[in-house]
Amino acid sequence: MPGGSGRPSAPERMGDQTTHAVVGVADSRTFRVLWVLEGLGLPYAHRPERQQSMAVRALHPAGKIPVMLDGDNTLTDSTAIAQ
Ligand SMILES: N[C@@H](CCC(=O)N[C@@H](CS)C(=O)NCC(=O)O)C(=O)O
Repeated sequence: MPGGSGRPSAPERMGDQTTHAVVGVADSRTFRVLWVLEGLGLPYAHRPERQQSMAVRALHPAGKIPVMLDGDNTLTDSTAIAQ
């Protein structure tokens, strides 16, 4: 991996067909994540769940969206996910 031993970059991860799942309706901060993924051309699945729904609370104790599922990792802040 170029640049050392850190987290793989998005293009490198595309090579193994990594698919992210984005949880949250688009008329929310979830839009930031969808916008970045579309801009990068990355594959993703979208689950348009509402904030504070049971599905979201199962993933985020505070019931907030967006949530991104990335393999075994769960990310819960739109700006962190976008980076
Ligand atoms: N800093 C978080 C804030 C997430 C957030 O507050 N999302 C709103 C929807 S845009 C939410 O889920 N609110 C539910 C609540 O606060 O109960 C982020 O940027 O992802």
